[in-house]
Amino acid sequence: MRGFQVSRRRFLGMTALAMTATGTAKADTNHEAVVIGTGYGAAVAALRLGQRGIRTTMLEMGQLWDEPGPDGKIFCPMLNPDRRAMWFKDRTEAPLETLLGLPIVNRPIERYAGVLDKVHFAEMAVYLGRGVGGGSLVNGGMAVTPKREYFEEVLPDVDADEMYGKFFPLANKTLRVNTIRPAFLESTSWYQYARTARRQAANAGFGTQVIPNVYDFAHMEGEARGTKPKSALAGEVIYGNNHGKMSLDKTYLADALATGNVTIKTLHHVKRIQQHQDGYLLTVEQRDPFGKLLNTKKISCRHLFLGAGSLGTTELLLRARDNGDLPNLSDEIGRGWGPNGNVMTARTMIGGFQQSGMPVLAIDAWQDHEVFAEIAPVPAGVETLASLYLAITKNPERGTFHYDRGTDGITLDWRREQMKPSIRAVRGVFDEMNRTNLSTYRPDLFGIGKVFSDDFTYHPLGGCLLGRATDEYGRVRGHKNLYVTDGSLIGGSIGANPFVSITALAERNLSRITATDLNH
Ligand code: FAE
Repeated sequence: MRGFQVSRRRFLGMTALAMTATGTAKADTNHEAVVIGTGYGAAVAALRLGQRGIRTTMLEMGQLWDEPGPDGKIFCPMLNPDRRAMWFKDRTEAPLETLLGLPIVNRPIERYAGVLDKVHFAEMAVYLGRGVGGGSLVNGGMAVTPKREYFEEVLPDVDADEMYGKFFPLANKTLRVNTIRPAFLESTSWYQYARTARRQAANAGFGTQVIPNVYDFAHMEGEARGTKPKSALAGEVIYGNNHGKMSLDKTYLADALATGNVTIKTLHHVKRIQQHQDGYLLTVEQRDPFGKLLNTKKISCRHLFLGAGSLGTTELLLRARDNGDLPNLSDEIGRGWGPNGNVMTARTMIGGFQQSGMPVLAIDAWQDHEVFAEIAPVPAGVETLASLYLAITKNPERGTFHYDRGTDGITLDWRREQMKPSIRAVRGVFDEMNRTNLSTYRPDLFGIGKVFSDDFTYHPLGGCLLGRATDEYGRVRGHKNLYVTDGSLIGGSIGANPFVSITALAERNLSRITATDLNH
């Protein structure tokens, strides 16, 4: 099994790199299907198209992460980051601003096509993964199937029986979701922080649950025993995991490439989509990892799948609509965006200096407080006396993206005060946690004096909502053979970490689309 995985992975790398190397300037015509992006929605599309025998090309603006750097590692260490960390920044932008009150977390780096991006809008910033695998390269791997009741509230026109009976199980299986062994969770020093927070949650009357992950827990147990190379237990997460994590390049994308019908072109940034005969013509910039423009290509295709994520997909469609390239796109494009109610907070607690980078427990206060809060690590290698939480809240506020002709980019109409319902909900839980456990909020992690993060999200959702900007299966209204397959379909909130939902919804949509629109 292990050998099979390694060889498939190598196959992925070789194919993608070969395709990058052979890029030419002339128009690249008549692709049957093109998928923009290589994140969750895109990876599902590529696999299911490839399995139906449809020649499919994926265009990804980021790099393929399979070559070790000078230190012998593919990804850089979290506490000693270098240019591999971030997407064209002069300085790293880790979510915690300071540690122990000192501004030691972030540091200057060379501008480079690194793996984590932080996109800044006026009053909200969004973290994103860049590279073959999209968000799966940098995320915490938490694989949460949302509560059925809330899923039905958010997506009332999607058949929940079918989702929970068929597509969620399929997504979980193909993503290789697994769960920590209870005996390991209860005994290892690496999860002392989680057990202590769980006990303190119970003191305050809150229940917790174990959350599954795509990090291979058998590998993690090997790390703890000293028989496997350390990754989660070496504090690796947001700048990539060198071992253990089953990111999309090792699951969906490897399977897609193994069909023999899918290729990936890396460092290919799609800039423009135009109507072309009965399909689409893309303008694509190919760059080197330092940002130098190598080539501007025209690529045409019959079927176009947008999997560039909530921000990427919405930007491409807004630009096309407002420039007149795809004039029939609806007014709904750009609407219904939300940050999944993301708020981070931290409180004083002795957590231990050993903390696994992969969260495995969450406080479930959804019923009474509309808060689902992951117990997150502070993997600093020292005792920080902080217990960190990523809270997902139910927040009805929504933002809207607009195309800005001046910058040729998008703006986000979202005001900081729209986070107020989320902060109120989080206070309801953590004021009580502090009261019963005689702890206090930590005022030194999100900027001095700030105890809640209300200005960034890891979970951008919406912009091209299912059933509004698209039909019930992601077919974009107004233009044929054009599909949205990523997190932009989901209206701003899903009540859980989103990638399992994005994957399962894409599976559902692709199963319909491959059967009806691409019938061979
Ligand atoms: P995404 O994965 O963002 O993929 C979009 C891809 O398209 C990227 O590879 C882009 O580089 C590429 N792209 C964009 N524009 C273009 C263009 N114009 N041309 C070519 N390529 C383009 O989209 N979610 C969970 O469920 N559990 C977690 O534990 C979790 N932790 C997270 C931690 C961090 C630090 C971050 C940033 C996110 C986390 N998330 C987590 C969120 C999750 O990764 C995110 O919802 C999904 O990755 C979104 O999937 P999409 O398919 O929408």
